[in-house]
Amino acid sequence: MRFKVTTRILIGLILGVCVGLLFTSAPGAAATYIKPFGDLFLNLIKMIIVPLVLSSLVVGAASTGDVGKLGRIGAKTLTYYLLTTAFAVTLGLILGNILDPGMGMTLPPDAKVEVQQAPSVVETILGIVPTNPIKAMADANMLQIIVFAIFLGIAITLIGEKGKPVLSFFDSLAEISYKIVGIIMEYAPIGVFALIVPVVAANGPSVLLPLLKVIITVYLGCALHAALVYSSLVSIFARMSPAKFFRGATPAMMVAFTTSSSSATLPVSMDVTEKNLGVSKSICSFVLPLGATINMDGTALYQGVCVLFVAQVFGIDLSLSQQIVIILTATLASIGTAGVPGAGLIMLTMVLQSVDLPLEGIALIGGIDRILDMARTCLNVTGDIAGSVVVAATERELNRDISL
Ligand code: DAS
Repeated sequence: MRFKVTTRILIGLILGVCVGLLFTSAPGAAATYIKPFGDLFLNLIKMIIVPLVLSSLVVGAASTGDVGKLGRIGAKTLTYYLLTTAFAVTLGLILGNILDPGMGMTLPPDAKVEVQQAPSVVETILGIVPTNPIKAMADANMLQIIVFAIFLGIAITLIGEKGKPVLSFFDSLAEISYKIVGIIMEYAPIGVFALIVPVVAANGPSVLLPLLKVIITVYLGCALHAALVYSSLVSIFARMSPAKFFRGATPAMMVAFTTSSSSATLPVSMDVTEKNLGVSKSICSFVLPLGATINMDGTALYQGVCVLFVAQVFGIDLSLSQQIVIILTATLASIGTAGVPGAGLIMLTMVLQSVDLPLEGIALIGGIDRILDMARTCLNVTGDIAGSVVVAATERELNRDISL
């Protein structure tokens, strides 16, 4: 999948925004007649996620050849994820302190808070081990599928010959899954168009203008983080030009932006990271599924901005130590955030509670959260792809001959 599909997806996105603006006076019509074509695209990529992630991760874990290498790749991946996420939330706090998005705002009297209880960090960590792998697949519980696939891949490596039949089954299942992704991506331009129209129609100027400062702060933060952090990392560790990186990642970035789901974007991320950026299949199939589930730089940055927004709305000054608590909590919260639309808003309660801020502030964010989710999910996915490029380069599994 190269430029041809990328260009068509970009056209679908731009057309979708234009048509969406025409529907701001009739958002219901856009939701009724156009949104189903977008939901079809979402369902198609969700259909392939579990077989793709399971098979490619088993093959990826088994094909590293030895448990020591798998451990080394795992350590590099987790270190990259934690450091970039912590930087993201710090950048969010810096921008929130400079731009004061909540200054002068008040909570409307009828603001209602529908707060869903976020899972605690301990629950999240304990919950990653599947007590029933089949149920984990049926529920598309990505963290549990990842843990099961890694155990399976390691065991296949350790038993040698007897594991070969199972490995070749998963190897062919992975190839078949990639082929299905390629077929689905032919529909992506229409899917992206149909996903963005109802979102633009429902979030016209009347919804966005009152909270424009928050939107600008989050979008600016995401752009800065991508431009500063990922450009530097791929240049330094992979000697890859940022232009090539962002060009290669564009199809996944746009699907992430329109779907607001890292998990739904995963098949596209895996496809473009291997075919456009030259990352080996085994690194892709290990780093990307893990990233789509636990690496959320955009979500962390969004939480840094929104916590300050809420504090400013209520006229509460946050001390430096409280903001350090926010960095830790938002980093952990982003690990527990699911790769589905709106998950970051649920985890925001955990971060607000960590510094005793009123949860009512969420009512203000909720109305524009889908718009914020698009940007933060796009950054989440871009960070995952950058991570796989960096890890592949340090493992000498990056094909530099691919030109875009
Ligand atoms: N939408 C989530 C994702 O898929 C991120 C979030 O809600 O913060 O990455």
